[in-house]
Amino acid sequence: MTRTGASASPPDVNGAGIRVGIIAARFNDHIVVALRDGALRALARVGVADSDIIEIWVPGAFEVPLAALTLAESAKVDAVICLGAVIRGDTAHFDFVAGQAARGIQDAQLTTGIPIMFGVLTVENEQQAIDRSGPGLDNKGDEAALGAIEMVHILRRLLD
Ligand code: INI
Repeated sequence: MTRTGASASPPDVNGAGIRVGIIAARFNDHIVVALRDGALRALARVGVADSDIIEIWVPGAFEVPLAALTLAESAKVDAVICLGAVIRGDTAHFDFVAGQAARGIQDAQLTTGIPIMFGVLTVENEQQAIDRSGPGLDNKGDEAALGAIEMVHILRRLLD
């Protein structure tokens, strides 16, 4: 059977019973709070219970991977959503902070086998950060949250 032209299968984003950790970086917290709010809106929409959500704040994006790894290893959650905002205009070491956050988060999910989502904005300026953390469905925290639930279902299917 050819699958050419067939549409992608829809994601399973039923959040009932799924336990989620949020690791949020306090640096640029005016943006990261909006990402966190987007993630919470998405989790509520798909049926994740408030009591199944753990929220932890760390100093900056550079510290996110260690907290995400530790939480994922604790077996307290089924998925972790990492949130932060690294803005190039604010720092001479943008590439180090952004790059190490990305590398560390990917390492953590590959090490633990727990989905750990990269909801860390790496942008050129404040306006780009604001544009990606608004009240709509294009909020990157919202996107990361849905991805987390989808990945939990995908891994359960793969391991079945
Ligand atoms: N952390 C961020 O989350 N975003 C940034 O834009 C940023 N800047 O601009 O430097 C930033 N730096 C702090 C870094 O994440 C660490 O907390 C700090 O270096 C201590 O380890």
